[in-house]
Amino acid sequence: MSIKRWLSLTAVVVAMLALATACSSSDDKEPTATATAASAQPQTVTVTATEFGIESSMTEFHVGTPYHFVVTNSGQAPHEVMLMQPMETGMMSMTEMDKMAVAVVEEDDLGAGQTYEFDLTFDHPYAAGELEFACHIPGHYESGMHTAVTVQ
Ligand SMILES: [Cu+2]
Repeated sequence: MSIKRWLSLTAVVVAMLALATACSSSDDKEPTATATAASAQPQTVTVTATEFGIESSMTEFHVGTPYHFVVTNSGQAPHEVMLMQPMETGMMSMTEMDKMAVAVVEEDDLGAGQTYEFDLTFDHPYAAGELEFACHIPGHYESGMHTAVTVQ
């Protein structure tokens, strides 16, 4: 093989490699750009805790949709907001409850007037009766601090 031919072959290989790199990097970028466009603007959900109730701007959620929860305690007493299966306070320990909860805003983060924000994307559905916002500070749940939600 002549040097000239070898050089031109090399040039072709280099060009192909460059092309392949360009292709794969644009392949890499496209899904990311799409994902970013879809997830860049999570839906904001406003949750308000008071004595004694939990109000949510949304109670019907969708699997795979990113949500940004803004939880505010508009009451005078500290509250917590847990997103978990319905159960009466005291049926299990707080540690066990925290473990099974989908999301927990601790009492320490939700004093009177405090706001706590978190992001959540549901990875599976919850039928009616399977999930709710709840405050399990003794006496609060029984006083009305629970709001049912569904995830489709
Ligand atoms: Cu409470």
